[in-house]
Amino acid sequence: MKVSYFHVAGDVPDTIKGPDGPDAAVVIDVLRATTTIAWALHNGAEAVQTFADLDELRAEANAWPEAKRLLVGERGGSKLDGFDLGNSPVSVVPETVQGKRLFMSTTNGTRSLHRVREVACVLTVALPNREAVAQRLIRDQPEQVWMVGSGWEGTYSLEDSLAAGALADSLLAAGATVANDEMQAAIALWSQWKDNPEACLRIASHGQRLIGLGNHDADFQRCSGLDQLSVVPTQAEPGVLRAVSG
Ligand code: 3SL
Repeated sequence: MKVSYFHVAGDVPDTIKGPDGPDAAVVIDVLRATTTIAWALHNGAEAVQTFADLDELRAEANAWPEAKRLLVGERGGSKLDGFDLGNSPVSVVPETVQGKRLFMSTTNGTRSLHRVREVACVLTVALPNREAVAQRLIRDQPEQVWMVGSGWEGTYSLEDSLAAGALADSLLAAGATVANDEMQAAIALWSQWKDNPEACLRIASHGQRLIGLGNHDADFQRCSGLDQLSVVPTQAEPGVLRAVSG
C-alpha cells in the first residue's frame, strides 16, 4: 500500500480519474466535518449525504420525508439559516440523529468529498475513528491510497495534516510506504503533536477562528479524542456516506 496526502481538493491531480488514480480516497476535515460525520453515524444516523451546492442540497432534502431528514451545515463556522444543525460533532446526539438522513454542506469538507466521489472506495477519517479506518485499509490493502485534506478555502490546514499523519502512522506500522512529500511532512507533524493533539487543533488557524466565534471547548475535545469510535464512514453511492464498522 502506497499512501499520498494532498492538502486540499484543488491539489488533487486530474489523474484521479485514470489508471494511475487511487484505489481508495480518504477525506479529512478534523475541524469539523469528518468528525461530525463519524459521530453522527456512530450515533445512529441512517446516512450522511454531502453537498458542495446548497440549492442541490435543498432540492434533494425536500424529496425526503420531513420526519426522517435533518439539514446540517455551516458557512464560515456558523450554522446556516433555516438549517436544523450547524457542523458540530457535539450536536449530533442519538436523540437527534437516530434513523435520520443528514443532508450536509460545509465550507470546505464537502468540497473535498465532491472531488473524490468517483473513486471506487471513498472513506472519511477524523481523529476519533483513525484506528478503525486504518484497520479497514490494512484489511482491504488498496494499492494506492490518497488522503485529501479540506483546508480553508483552498489553503493549507494544520489539523488535517495532523490527522493524515496519524492515519499514516498506523498504516506504516502495517507495512505501507509513503508516496509523496506532503505525506512525509504530515507524519512529522503527528510525531510532534501526538501526545497533545488538542493543543495543535487550538493553535491552528481554523481553531483560532472557532475560538473567535465563541466557546468551542466541547468541539475541541471531541475533535481531538483519538481512537474512540469503530465507525468507518464509507461512500455507498456518490455523496452518500454510511456507517460500516472497522
Ligand atoms: O470547513 C468545513 O468544512 C467545516 O468543517 C468548517 S467548521 O469547523 O464547521 O467551521
